[in-house]
Amino acid sequence: MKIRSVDAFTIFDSRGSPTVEAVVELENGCTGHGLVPSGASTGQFEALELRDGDPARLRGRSVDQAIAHVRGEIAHRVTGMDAYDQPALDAALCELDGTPNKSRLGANAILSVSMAIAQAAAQARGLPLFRSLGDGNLLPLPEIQIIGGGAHANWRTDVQDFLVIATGARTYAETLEITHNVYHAAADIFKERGRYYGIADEGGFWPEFDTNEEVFETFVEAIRRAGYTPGQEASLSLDIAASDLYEAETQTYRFRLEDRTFSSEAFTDLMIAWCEKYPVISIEDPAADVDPEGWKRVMRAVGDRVQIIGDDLFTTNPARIREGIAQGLANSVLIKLNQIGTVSETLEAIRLTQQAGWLPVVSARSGETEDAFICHLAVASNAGQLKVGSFARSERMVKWNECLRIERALAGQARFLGASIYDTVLGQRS
Ligand code: 2PG
Ligand code: MG
Repeated sequence: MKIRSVDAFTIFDSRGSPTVEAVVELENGCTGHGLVPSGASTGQFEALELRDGDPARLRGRSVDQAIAHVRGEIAHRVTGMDAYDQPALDAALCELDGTPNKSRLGANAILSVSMAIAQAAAQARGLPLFRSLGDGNLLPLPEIQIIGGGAHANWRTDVQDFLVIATGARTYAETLEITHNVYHAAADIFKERGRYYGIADEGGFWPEFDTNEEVFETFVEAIRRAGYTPGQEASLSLDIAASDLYEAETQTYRFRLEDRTFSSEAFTDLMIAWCEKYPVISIEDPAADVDPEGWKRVMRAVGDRVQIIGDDLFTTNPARIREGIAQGLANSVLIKLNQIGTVSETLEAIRLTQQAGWLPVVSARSGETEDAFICHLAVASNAGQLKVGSFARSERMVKWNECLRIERALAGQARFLGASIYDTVLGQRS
């Protein structure tokens, strides 16, 4: 089915910042839209998000050049190509850009078109996106933010995400029920304490704490108050986003909240201690992207009991994932479409992760849109896990709810592994 036209325009993301939406129309009149999210704690190895940088306009964040690239060079290249051949289209987009990190045309320009083509192809096939993108049927185990910190909450805590994983859930729908109960129990605690500041970028609470460790205690209390046993029905997941805490000059990590500085050894020892002291089932970016020794240390200590996810470390880049697998740096990879910039490369990153026996976690960005593409991507690829932010704000809920719709559409064919998804990598889990 041939592509008839390609267009793009500016929309605004969940932080109110401009981003790109592309529209692809096929010769039979079917259309697809591609809405691009945007990160705040971005990894240095991510594909380039092209912003105009003119301080006089939208605080330098306008995306007019990216849009001009879609309407010009990109439209010219892909018009007339077969929308059903996503790998060929994505390869053509990469080749047209010609740089290793999509810095000429912009990963936001390229991804908007790549996603729009996938949507248009699904429509033309008369299939839901998850059926058009792949043959998977595995509903994801969500990790859902309860408390937001780091770059998403003006450094109220140094740890970026405190998330809940409903390890006791037997169905996808039940994960949301458990999360609902924990999220609202946490809200009750913060209201009682009167130190409740509002909602962080991804919908999690943004309260005031004196130490990072205080958050753990509060979190565990919220799980108990919700009527669950910590580590049983509900477990903790952390995104340390350690690259944001790392100071390259001194090769040290720094906590702003507690005014503490750590060597790599001391910092990773603390990460390991947290994993041992609290019911942590998963930890993301426990060391900086330039500190492989820190990663190896964490893997050696808890890699058989805890999911160790590389986000800024791998940036969904197949070459970086291959290298990480060879070095044994982690046992899981965070998957974000806009870190790499095309649907095909994202699917390749998921496949590579799975082939190594590691666990992919499909993820949203802190600046999101009202689009639910990633839910379909997670199910189509049997990725098995999904991270979207918190249990509030419609750019987050649209994703959790879309998975309920997919669960319903799959009816008897839907699979859900719950916490047993970890069995393959975490042999020692009790
Ligand atoms: C992350 C994401 C989502 P950002 O670090 O995993 O939580 O944040 O989109 O800002 O990179
Ligand atoms: Mg992260």
